[in-house]
This record gives sequence, C-alpha cells and structure tokens, in this order.
Amino acid sequence: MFVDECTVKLAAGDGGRGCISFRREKYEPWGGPNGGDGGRGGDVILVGDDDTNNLVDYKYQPHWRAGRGEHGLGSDQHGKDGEHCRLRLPLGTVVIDESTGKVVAELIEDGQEIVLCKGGNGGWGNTHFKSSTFQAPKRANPGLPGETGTFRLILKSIADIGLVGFPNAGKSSLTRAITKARPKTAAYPFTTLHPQIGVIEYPDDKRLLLADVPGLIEGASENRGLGHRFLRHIERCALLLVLVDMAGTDARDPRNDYKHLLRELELYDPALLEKPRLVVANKMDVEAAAANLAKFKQRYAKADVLEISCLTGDGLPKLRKELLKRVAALRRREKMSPPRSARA
Ligand SMILES: Nc1nc2c(ncn2[C@@H]2O[C@H](COP(=O)(O)OP(=O)(O)OP(=O)(O)O)[C@@H](O)[C@H]2O)c(=O)[nH]1
Ligand SMILES: [Mg+2]
Repeated sequence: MFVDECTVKLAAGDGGRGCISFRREKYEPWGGPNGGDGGRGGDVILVGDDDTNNLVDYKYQPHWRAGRGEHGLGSDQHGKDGEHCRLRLPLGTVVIDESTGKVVAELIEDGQEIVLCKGGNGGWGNTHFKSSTFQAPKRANPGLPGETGTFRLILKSIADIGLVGFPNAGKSSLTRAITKARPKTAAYPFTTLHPQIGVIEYPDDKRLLLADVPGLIEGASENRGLGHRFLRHIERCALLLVLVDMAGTDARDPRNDYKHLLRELELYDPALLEKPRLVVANKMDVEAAAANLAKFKQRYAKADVLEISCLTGDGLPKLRKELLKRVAALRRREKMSPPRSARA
C-alpha cells in the first residue's frame, strides 16, 4: 500500500523529577543535601531515509513518544536521560504543524536529522538549593514536560524529471526503457496507481531521477480518474516531460490531449506551467503517428517536441542525452538564484 499523506501525534519525553535527599552517615550529623537532578526527556527526531518512499508505517501507527527522563536519586545520582524517538521518513517529506498550518520541517537529504519535539529538562535536585543560610533545603524541581504536537506528513517525491501524460500514453514503458525501475505496463488505462521513481544512469556516475506518476485525464481536478493529488510528486521536478500518444491509440486527438494536460496542470498549480517542459511524442512506430505529429506541430509551433518509440527504442538515446543536458543547465541556473522557500 502506498501512502503519501498522514497525520501523526508526537510527544517528546518529560524531564525526570529532581530528588530530595540528605547525606546520612555515621558521625556526620549534618551531612547536607545530596538529591540528584532528573534526567532529560528524549526528543522526537525526524531522520531523512533514502531507503523508504512511503509513509505507510505512520498511517497505521500514528502515535509516537520519546522516553521520559528518570527521576534523580540520592547520593547525587543524576536520573538517566530518556531515549530519543527517531522517525525515519522518505526524502521529500514535508511536515506541517496542524495547530498553525505552517511547514515546520522538510527532509531533503539522506541521514539529515531534525529535532521536531524537544524533550523536557530534568528538575533540579535539592543540592542546587543549598546556600549558606539554607543548609537543609527540602525542595526540588519537577521535570519540565516534553513538547507535543499533531503534525501532517506530506510526501512530495524528489525527482529531477516528472513524467505526465494521459493513461496509456506510455509513461511506464518509457520509465522501463530508460531506467532500471520496473513499473507495470499494460494496454488498459490507470495501470500505474502510485508514483514510482526510476534512476537514469549515465557514465561518470551521473544520474537523474525520473518520476512516473499515474495518468492524468480531462476533469482530473474534479476527481475524475485518479484525481490530481498525485501531481504533488512532480512539484519539485526541474523539468516536466509531457508524454503524448501520437498514435491516438484510444481514439483521441493528440492535440487535445496536450491541451487538456496543460489545463489540468494549471488547475492543480499554475506554477507547474512555468516549469520548463519538453513534449515527448511517443508511439512514433505506429503509422498514423507521423501525420498526427505534423498536425500537432502546426498547432503548437512553439512547443519543444522530441520523437520517440518505446517499442522500437528509436529516439531514446537522444532523449537521455537531452535530459541530462537540460537538467544540468537548469540546476546550474537554480544554484545561481536564491533557493525557493518550502511550500506546503
Ligand atoms: N506501439 C507502441 N506501443 C507502445 C509504445 N509505448 C507504449 N506502448 C504500449 O502502450 C500501452 C500503455 O503503456 P504504459 O507504459 O502502461 O502506459 P502508461 O502511460 O504508463 O499508462 P497508465 O499507467 O495507465 O497511466 C502498453 O500496451 C504499451 O505496450 C510505443 O512506443 N509504441
Ligand atoms: Mg503507467
């Protein structure tokens, strides 16, 4: 099961109580206070994890709590600190505090750690309250409570390239052809139900991440088909590939497909239309495709079109090279401009 949105209730550990105790030894009538401090409560820490791409664990187990600090003990013994609670989350997870609606954390790198809820400090034992005039304090502090909160986790996959197209356009076939990912492909619509990330490998260890998402149809914004919620997985891509079935296999006109795709992207978030995009004309091995492409180019003279066939492999090496070139140029430009703030 693929889950890309869920709510969790988190609680850091409370601090342990300080201790009230006095030194009692033979021939030491005024031994003085020796109550130790309470231990600190554990933190709730979010950890970026490259090995997971799903929030399913947190959907079925939404309550997480770090360990509480132990109470202080006599003989100046400090209570043990509470255990931290580490939540491993897929890269691209955005964390929103439900009480304010604000983004409070975002996991981008593998191994990155963010303390989301801080554990409470332990209370002071009575040793701290001793003074020259107050030598037997019967006073200690309680531990402070740990921070708690309800948070919404939203996974927005991190990929360089996002693949959008009508169902059956060949998105998964393309992903299979140029990456090692193995999404299912079939001649019926909505074969792909969840986003899949594939890695396009190049010599010199260069790699690009490609996000294959479910098919988009006219009216997706009104929840037709699989809706358009999954478009969040292409929000962070540098480049969009709009895959058009030039063969018009399902008796649709490729020109209208393109129009509807752009419209649905705009209805989800107009910013998606501002992203650089490349039109990929697929199924060019089919006879009707060439004529359809000519008509397409007439209507969209300015569109950047690349012809491929996932079946024969024609145009794929060129597409691979083009992707590397374009994404590298975009990333360079991005580095020079100030980073975009995280959006919910
Ligand atoms: N003739 C031909 N058929 C293709 C080509 N690429 C894909 N197909 C066929 O088109 C059908 C749909 O391919 P998929 O890759 O499953 O399409 P998709 O876009 O991932 O579809 P959904 O996951 O349902 O959105 C399959 O039967 C493929 O064999 C191509 O270049 N030429
Ligand atoms: Mg598919």
